[in-house]
Amino acid sequence: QAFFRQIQRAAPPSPTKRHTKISVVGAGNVGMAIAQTILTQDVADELVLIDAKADKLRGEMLDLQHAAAFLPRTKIHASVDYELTFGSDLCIVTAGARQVPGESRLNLLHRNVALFKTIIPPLARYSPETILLIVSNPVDVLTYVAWKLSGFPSNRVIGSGTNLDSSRFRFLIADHLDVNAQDVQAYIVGEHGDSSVALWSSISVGGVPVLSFLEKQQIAYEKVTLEKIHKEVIDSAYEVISLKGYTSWAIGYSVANLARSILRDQRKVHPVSVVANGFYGIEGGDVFLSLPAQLGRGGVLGVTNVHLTDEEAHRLRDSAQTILEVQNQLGI
Ligand code: 6V0
Repeated sequence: QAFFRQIQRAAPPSPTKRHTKISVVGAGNVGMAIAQTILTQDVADELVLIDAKADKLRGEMLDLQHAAAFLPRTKIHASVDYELTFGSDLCIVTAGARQVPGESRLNLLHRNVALFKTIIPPLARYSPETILLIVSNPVDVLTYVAWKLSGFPSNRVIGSGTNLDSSRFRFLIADHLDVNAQDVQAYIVGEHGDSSVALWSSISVGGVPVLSFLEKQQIAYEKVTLEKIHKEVIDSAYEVISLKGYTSWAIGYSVANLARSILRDQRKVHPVSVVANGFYGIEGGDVFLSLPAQLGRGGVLGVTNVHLTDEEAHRLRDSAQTILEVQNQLGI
C-alpha cells in the first residue's frame, strides 16, 4: 500500500527542472565547512563527499544527514570511490596534504601535485561537463595543475583565489567604518595570500568611491589605514590558524557563495583564480591569478576590465612571474 493516497495522477517531473549535483573532494575542516554551508543555501539536489579516510567520511556524512529535518532537501552520499561523483555539475577540491614541520612549500606542492594526479583525472572522467572549483593550497598553482590534468577548457576550471581575501577585506573596511559589509565593494586580486594586490580604486561604500572621496577631503591618513587593513587581511589567515589550527567558516561561506553564482547562473562578479595571461601585460606562459570574473552556469563568463594603477599592474606581473617559476619546476 502506498504511503500517500494520490488525489490525482502525479505529473511527471518537469523536463526543464535540472537536477543539480555537487561533489566535494576532501572531507577535512574546509571541505566540511563548504559542504554544510552549501546545504543551508539550497543550491544542490545532491551532495557527494569524497575522501581517502572511509570511517571519518561516513561519520561526516551521517552527521550531516541527521540535520535533514532542518535543511532544504538534499541527498547526501559519501564514498572513497569516485564513481559516485558521476554527472556532477560542480566538483570542489579541498583535499590537500598538510605541511610537516621543516618541510619547504615547494616540497608540499610536489606532494599535492601527486595527490591531484589521483583526484582530477577520475573527476574529469566521471563528469566530463563539470566545472572544477579548486580550493587546496597553493590555490593558484593547483588550479593550473587541475586545468592541465583535466584537459578542460579554461572557463570550466576556477580557483577560489582571493574571493576569501576580498571578503576579509570587506569585513575589515566595514568594521572600520561601522557599515554593513554587504554595502562595501572592494577587490583584492592577484595571488591568494602574501603577494595579493588590493585595488584601492575599486573600494566603494553604498556607491560612494572611497578613495576619491577621501582625496577630495584630503584625509591622507585614511590611506595609511587602508594599507594597514590590507596587511591585516594578509595576516588574518595566519592568525586564525595559529589560534584555532585551521580556517573553515569564512572559506566555507565564500566557496558556497561561488557555487551559488555558478549553479544558479547568477552572473555575479567574484575575484577568483582564472587564466590571467594576456591581462595587464602578464606573459611568459599560462598562469592562474585572481581577477574580478563574472561567474555563471558556463563557469567563467568573462573578466572585468578593471582599472589598475601602474604599480598594481606591476605587482600583478611580479606575482605571475613567481608562480610561473614554480610551475616550471613541476614538470606538468
Ligand atoms: P584537512 O582538514 O587536513 O583536510 C584535508 C582532507 O583531504 C582530509 O580529510 C584528508 O583525508 C583528505 N585527503 C587527503 N588525501 C586525499 C585523497 N587522495 N583523496 C581524497 N581526500 C584526500 O585540511 P583543511 O580542510 O584544513 O584544508 C584543506 C586545503 O584547503 C588545504 O590545502 C588548505 O591550505 C586549503 N585552504 C584553502 C583556502 C583558500 O582560500 N583557497 C582557505 C583555507 C584552506
